[in-house]
Amino acid sequence: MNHYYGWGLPVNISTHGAAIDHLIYVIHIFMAVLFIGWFIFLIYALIKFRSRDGHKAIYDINHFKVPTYLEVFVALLEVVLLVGFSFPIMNQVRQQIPDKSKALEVRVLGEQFAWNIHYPGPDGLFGKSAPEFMKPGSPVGLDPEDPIGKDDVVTINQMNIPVHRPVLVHLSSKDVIHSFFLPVMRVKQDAIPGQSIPVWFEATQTGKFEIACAQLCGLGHYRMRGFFNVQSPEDFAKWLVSKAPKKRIPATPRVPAPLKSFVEDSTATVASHTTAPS
Ligand SMILES: [Cu+2]
Repeated sequence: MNHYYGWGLPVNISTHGAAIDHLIYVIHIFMAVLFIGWFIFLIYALIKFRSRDGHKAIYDINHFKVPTYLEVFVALLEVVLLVGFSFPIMNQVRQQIPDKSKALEVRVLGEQFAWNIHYPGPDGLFGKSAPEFMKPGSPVGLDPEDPIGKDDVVTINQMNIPVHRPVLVHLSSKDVIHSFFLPVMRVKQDAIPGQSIPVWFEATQTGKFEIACAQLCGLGHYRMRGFFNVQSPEDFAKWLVSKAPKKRIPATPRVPAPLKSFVEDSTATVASHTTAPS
């Protein structure tokens, strides 16, 4: 997967990626023009107003109006960038949330230092979850008594999605502010404790990519890396079935799995309603 992340922009496999890339290029061109323009102006001002025989340098901004006009011109260009380019993309990406009947809904819960991915399972409904049920083996805190959550699938640092289908992520965090970053999808959104923030995207091709945390969130921030696998709808369905929680085996005393076991195993699946190691 490494060749997707070189010096330039990573490969774009998002339906709205082209518009965002276009904006990034336009901003870079504007900034390059500004940088070169101001540099030339600086050299010009240094030479023209230098102290020399018969000419004293005067620190008075009022007798030279060009910088003021330039500042106004630059401010106008920035308004054009914002209104003409950024707002339409922002509107397209953030306001037009896809129809829930067509989209795959996934909850993503950041924590120090992992991404917990929660799928609703075949019934399409998320089971009840609450902080008091969070423990090793149940990182999203599914209520063990809630029948709706029995088929839910929870993975750690492994997000699989089907290609050509909108994915609606409900993003949150357990502890501090993280930032859910999918470079190939051109998605970057802060995950904030106590808030569920909708983020959507649609992949245009299959492949294995990465999830990063783009917010310095603690000492282990550097290892908050997840895996993002875009699959055909058939492969995705098979994968989801393979990750479905196994049937609970009753009447054996259970020792909670140590935290280490699911934090370090990046592709582990955690059965939602049991703490028994599978
Ligand atoms: Cu983080």
